[in-house]
Amino acid sequence: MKFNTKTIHGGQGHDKAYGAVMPPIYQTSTYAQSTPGGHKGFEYSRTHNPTRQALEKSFASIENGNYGLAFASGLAAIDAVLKLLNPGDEVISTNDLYGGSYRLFTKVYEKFGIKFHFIGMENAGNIEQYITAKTKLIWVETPTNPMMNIIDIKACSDIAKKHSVLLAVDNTFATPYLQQPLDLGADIVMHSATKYLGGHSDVIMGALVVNDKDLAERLSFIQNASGAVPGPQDSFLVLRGIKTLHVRMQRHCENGEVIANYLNGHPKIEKVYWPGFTSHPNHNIAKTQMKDFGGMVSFVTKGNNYDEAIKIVEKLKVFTLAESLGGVESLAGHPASMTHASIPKEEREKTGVVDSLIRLSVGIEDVDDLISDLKQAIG
Ligand code: P1T
Repeated sequence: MKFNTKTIHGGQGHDKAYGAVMPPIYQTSTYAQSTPGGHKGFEYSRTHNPTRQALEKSFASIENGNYGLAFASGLAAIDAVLKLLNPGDEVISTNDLYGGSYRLFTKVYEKFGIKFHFIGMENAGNIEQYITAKTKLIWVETPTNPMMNIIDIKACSDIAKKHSVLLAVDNTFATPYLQQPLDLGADIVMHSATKYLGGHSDVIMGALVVNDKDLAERLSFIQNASGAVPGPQDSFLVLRGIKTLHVRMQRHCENGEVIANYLNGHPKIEKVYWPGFTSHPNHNIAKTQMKDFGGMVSFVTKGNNYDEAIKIVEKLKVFTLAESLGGVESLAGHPASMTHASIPKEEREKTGVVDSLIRLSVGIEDVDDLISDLKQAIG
């Protein structure tokens, strides 16, 4: 089955009871048993729920993986991966990443004796010098949030395999429409399904997909033991969102390209971060591992003025100033004060998250309206 068919049919079957084309929302916490253990495959909805199971099969299908797991949020999915580790273990992570992931790593897991190295991975060869006998996980976001750095997944996977370290890729920005990390050798692919997979800014959800049975069993144990699972209603919404992922992504990419080019030629703008530019440092890797360049665009204004950046985001009318990304509607964010505020100023500025940085999640509206909106806001 090809990708555009998998989004609609992958892992799905018609409902056995009445032939419903969409899996029903099984709004139940528990299931009748004829005798202890005598049930139809479902005991308790923290462990399994038929609507969630349909979604988990869809996650696995679109990521070309064997096993999918759904979580109550993207961070809950990352949390489950970190619970594979033991005190004393070390993690090597991209230095540009979602602020909430950084906060979970440094404020929650460092306390339990896990050490994190945040490094630039634009040259994957950098990773090797940080690997020790204690390294158990390499954590990659690509494109990174919000600087749009591109990391070579295949090169990371070669290094991870050489040293028997797990490679996890946060595929939130790209989605499997653009890149499929498991095919490039990653062990775990993670999503904030809140974003493009859900696609309509109406649900918080996380996902993991893996190929290895033992890894799937360990993660599934953690999923049930820790209990950060989504409910059936949210599972239904994300399943519905995935059915249009390919058509939405195509438009996100088209609009993203028009906006990136518009901003690039603007006299008030210093720099635009978008992997589709031939001048992007890892454009060639983006071209090889991604099908297109996505709908996320970041930029800084000339003079790096905080107040001016705030004025721009306040003036936008079609773009909504809000946290999050990946919905059908365009959003604008100011990472330094919003999504990445939990990263200390000196740290975030090292990676380029300066006070004038604005991040756009380009939606699927008519692109002319988006350009007009940027024109009136930037001046
Ligand atoms: O918000 P949640 O569903 O828990 O997902 C966390 C997360 C993980 N990984 C990436 C790359 C993300 O972008 C996010 C969430 N990001 C935002 C809310 C944001 O506006 O960047």
